[in-house]
Amino acid sequence: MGFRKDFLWGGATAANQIEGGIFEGERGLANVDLMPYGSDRYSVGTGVLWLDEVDNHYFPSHNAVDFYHHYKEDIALFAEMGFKTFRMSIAWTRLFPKGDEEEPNENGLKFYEDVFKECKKYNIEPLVTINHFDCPMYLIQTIGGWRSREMINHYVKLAKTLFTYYKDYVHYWLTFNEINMILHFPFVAAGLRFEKGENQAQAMITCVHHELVASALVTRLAHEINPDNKVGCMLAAGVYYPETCRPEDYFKAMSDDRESYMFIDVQSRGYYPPYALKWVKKKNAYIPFEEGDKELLKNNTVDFISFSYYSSRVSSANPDKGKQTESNIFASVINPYLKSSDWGWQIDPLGLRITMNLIYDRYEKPLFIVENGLGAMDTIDENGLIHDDYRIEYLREHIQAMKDAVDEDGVELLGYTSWGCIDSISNGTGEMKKRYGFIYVDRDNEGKGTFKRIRKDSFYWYKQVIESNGEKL
Ligand code: BGP
Repeated sequence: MGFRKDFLWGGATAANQIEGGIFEGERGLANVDLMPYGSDRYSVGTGVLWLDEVDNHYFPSHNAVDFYHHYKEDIALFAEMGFKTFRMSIAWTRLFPKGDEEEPNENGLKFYEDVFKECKKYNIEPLVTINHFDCPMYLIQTIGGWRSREMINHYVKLAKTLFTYYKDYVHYWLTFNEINMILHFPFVAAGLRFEKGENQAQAMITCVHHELVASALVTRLAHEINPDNKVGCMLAAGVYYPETCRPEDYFKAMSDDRESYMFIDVQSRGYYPPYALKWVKKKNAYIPFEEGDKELLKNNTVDFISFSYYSSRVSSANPDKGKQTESNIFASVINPYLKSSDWGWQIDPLGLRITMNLIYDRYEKPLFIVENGLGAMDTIDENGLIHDDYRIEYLREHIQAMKDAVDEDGVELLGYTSWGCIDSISNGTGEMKKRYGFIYVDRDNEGKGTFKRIRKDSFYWYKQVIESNGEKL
């Protein structure tokens, strides 16, 4: 029993949160580069405040944790922990600076080839998110980003480049990170900026339909180019519990869950389910289907389901829902049975087991947990050490719950990559002090620090977890 022999243990990152070097290698500007640190971040991320040029805000992605120059050191540290896989994403504008070029940028191609070669050196299988919240600013400004169906061609060109150039290095691909995030953080998720007074739901549905078509096209392409390629969808997951056993609360929780599943239902089962069609109608919107879309979606579903899990959530039918807590951008009613992180994200290991079961029951396809972890403040003691026992405790309990789902419930699980295996900038807040890593990076919220890397206690703990294939927690 226990995890499969080839279980893919590792860690997860995203280009805009670790790479930096945004003005190097002829990289173009992307939406994520205009996400400021500070009080305006949420309004920009939700598409209601537009920062057109790099202005007087501080933009943490510009240097992030400088993976661009430290990748060799970082991958060596991942190898030291025994990583079998490394989840990373491609900065679209490193390969296609404006997005509409015919040929990819050589510098960008070379950078990722070097990264993949470094992984190969240590037998680390990359797990590549083709699109983790990046959208070229040029395409947002000229064609409105994913509002335009033309985006499909630009995205397919990006994916084709990746599948072709990196055929020998990469076999696991995710098409879009947290595809349901478009409903919560639309500028970040899809480069979507709202016009005053427009039907926002319509804009989101148009964008996501284009993404779903693009996702199906590249799933087909990935399989054609290399039959060994495995393609996954990616969900920001976390079960909704009803606030009470009142049927109305249960119904609200079910509806909130469906709102999350709606788009991966399409990627995994190949069609919009009836409740999704009704949802669209209730929003006075329509899905911009074109001829052939339905067949394409039907015939090109994903091979596995990946998801992030940080927390469960609570739904209430009471419109005056009482106190709310943050839960990865999704607001939730507070669950009195759970503890919270310093950022108010509620900690629920059993919720992970429940979520895994729900997703596996729904799709009957292998799962991959590609994000999970605790954002916390770390301090360095007088000997230069970081004792992050709170992080170890969080991960231990979640990995145990994941093991129970496999051993006791029979869920098929391909791997586990904890979020931010190296400290990175927070997507939600832009902070550096909200740290997830096994590896500390000397960098603060204002962009000061040396980028020095330090192994935390959790580094040594995770190493033994991997060595024992999850037996020693
Ligand atoms: C997910 C994103 C990640 C990551 C994570 C943690 O939604 O896919 O990019 O950032 O959340 O969130 P945060 O960084 O806000 O703590």
